[in-house]
Amino acid sequence: MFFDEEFETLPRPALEALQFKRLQNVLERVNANVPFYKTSFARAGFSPSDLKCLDDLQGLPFTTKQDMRDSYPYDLFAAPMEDIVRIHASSGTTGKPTVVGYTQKDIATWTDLMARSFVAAGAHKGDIIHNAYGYGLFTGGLGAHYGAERLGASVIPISGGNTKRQIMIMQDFGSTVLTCTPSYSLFMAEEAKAEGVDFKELKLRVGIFGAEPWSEAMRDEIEQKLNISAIDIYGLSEIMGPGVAIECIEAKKGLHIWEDHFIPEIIDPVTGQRLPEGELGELVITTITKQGIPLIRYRTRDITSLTYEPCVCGRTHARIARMSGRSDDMLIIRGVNVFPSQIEAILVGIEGIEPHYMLIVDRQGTMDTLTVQVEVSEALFSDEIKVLQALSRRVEKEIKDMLGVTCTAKLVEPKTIQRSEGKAKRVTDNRKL
Ligand code: DLL
Repeated sequence: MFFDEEFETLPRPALEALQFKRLQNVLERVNANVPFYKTSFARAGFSPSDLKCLDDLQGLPFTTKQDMRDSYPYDLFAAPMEDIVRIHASSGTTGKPTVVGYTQKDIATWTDLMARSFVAAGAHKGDIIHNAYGYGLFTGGLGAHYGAERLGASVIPISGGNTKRQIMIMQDFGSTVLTCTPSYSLFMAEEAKAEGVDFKELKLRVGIFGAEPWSEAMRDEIEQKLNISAIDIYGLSEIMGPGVAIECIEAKKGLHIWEDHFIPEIIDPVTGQRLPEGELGELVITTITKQGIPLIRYRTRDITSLTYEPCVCGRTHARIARMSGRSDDMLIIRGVNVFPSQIEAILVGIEGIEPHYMLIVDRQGTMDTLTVQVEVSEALFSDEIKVLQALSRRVEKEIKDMLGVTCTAKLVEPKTIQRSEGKAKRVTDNRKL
């Protein structure tokens, strides 16, 4: 099933021809309308008319999060303010948020791409979409909302929070599709259980989860606890919001990135050089149709790989692998690189352990230490100390064996690790404090 079959299945040569035309156009536009790009192109000795093929994109400078901060709030906008109909912002951990603006056409494109993403995930007209992404400056709520309406589905704009009420509404309104962060879906499962509600008796069929890193093991856990098919959706406000890429329900193997609007590249985060297909590196995206705030070679900081192999679903758009994490979330513990999602995958695979955890990094003298706080299941918690100790040792050993990192496992009581209704916080790094 497609939303926009012609574009979703464009043969590669036609897709690349379209990308080239759109790239030329966006380069002209930013060069003419955004002083930042005019200067950075001039510094690189580049003029948009120099672009002879798609590969020439590699010669252009990157745009970074810092560039966006320096342009706060509107300096990277390529359209006049009176043409901007919506403003979103991402909170960011330090200082000012990153601000993005959409023209009417940008909203229409986003809406279509979200509808396209919903269809890829197996949603359709007639579905009741329970949208628990937060509404507000965060792009999750409104992005999914518009896409759901465009699809012709019934959308419940419940936003995040008040989990008991979410469960009641899901039950009474017959929600068939759930959209929220993966961590929040597990929180819902937990609340439902506490309320005596069995997900198997709900009409829920599909969950569309993103906005934070999660693992394949977490997918299995969610699918089993919520009795649904769980789909990974990716996006970021700088580029658009949710719906930049999504898994298709047919394969669930990599996320199709909508290449008629975005050109993806994978680079070595240190050298900035482009990496070959299949190699893990930082995702860089160029937007080729955006009007409000087009971005050229934006460094997402997200770590993934890219494949152009044909997919069983028939879509011709390249796929990015499930995100391993963000390069700025990567922990370096005594020289070993670890992503929280790698630890998550191990924890979720251990029986008696719940998928709620927090990684605490500290420095004692010159030594980094990693403490993995993780909840044990209710059943185990009342067990003998000996059993719990054995479980801690097992967690430590598996992490050491699989990732090469020494850690201390600290088992904590069920429901003591902070639950999140949006993006989960998984790491406390005391070294930076
Ligand atoms: O999180 C947009 C979104 C909303 C995506 C709803 C999916 C669903 P930001 O708040 O700007 O936008 O955060 C973007 O979140 O750079 C990634 O690091 C992370 N992220 C988003 N989706 C995924 C995913 C929204 N599927 C940042 N897997 C991105 C891993 C993700 N990380």
